[in-house]
Amino acid sequence: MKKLLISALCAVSLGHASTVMAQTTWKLATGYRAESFHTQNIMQFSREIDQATAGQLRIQVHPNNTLAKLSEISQAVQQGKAEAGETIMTSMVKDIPLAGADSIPFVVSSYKDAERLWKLQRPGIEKHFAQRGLKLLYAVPWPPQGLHSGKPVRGLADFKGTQMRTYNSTTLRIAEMLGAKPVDVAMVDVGKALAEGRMDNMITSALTGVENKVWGPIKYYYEINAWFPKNVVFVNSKAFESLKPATRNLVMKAAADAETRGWQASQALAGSATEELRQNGIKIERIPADLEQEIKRMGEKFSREWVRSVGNEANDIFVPYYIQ
Ligand code: PCA
Repeated sequence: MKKLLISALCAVSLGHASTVMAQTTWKLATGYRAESFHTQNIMQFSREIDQATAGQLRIQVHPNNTLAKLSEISQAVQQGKAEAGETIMTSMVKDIPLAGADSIPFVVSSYKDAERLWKLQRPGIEKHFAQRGLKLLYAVPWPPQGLHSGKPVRGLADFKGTQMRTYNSTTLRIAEMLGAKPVDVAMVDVGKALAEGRMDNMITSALTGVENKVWGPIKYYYEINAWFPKNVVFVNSKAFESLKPATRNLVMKAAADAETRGWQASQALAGSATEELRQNGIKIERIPADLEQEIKRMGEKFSREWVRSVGNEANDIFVPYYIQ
């Protein structure tokens, strides 16, 4: 009995030693602040994996563009400079045109639609990621994109010559279509760019307005619900495959939970952030109906350009999206 107990104890301690030896740490790069709900969600994901794997897999989160710049994160992970990363999916649109489905204006106007789109888009995105040595973990949308402006917007002329902040190729093209001057400003620099008078308006979420305390220079927020861009979290495929199958399953389970949690947080913040803008003196208004029509027509033009650039894969998503 005693002998049995001793050998059992030895097995436990040996098991422990091999666990320690097999410990893996992934660096995860993101371009957003530590306080952002996306980053908070990643941190929770990381804690859950730490717990579920009893410390065998640790994910160290590097926020705020410190490990790689937002636009370079997918490449950094492909090249193995970081094992994992988070970026806004549309930052990959030049390489993966399908990723642009996320910011086609006025296709998705509710979380329910956004979820439907993601279900249809996901298999294609997974395939393209796999071809580039990336394993997709999960995606979470930003709250709906509205128009922030220093001056009231009554017609198209109000955009002419204004400095419009952009954060991806959609916002850039839209600024061009509106006759505004696109100014590329990272999300973390919006407050500074406003204070320095480098931007007059932008299309982004109310939440991003709140996080950058845009009140003061920004006086109006128009809830145009233009699109719901998603952040995507992924890992280098080799790093993922080098985990034991059981650990891989734990990672994917934690990723599915992070996706559910993130969508809920995004939806809750969509309402509270608009309210916070209002409490800080920003007028929440609707744009005039004729301007809305004109902007929607631009959205259609944008969609046509996008469908042409993507080809059949675009139909694979949007045909079922509109039929369902
Ligand atoms: N905030 C990010 C992307 C979309 C959003 O709501 C930004 O403004 O850069």
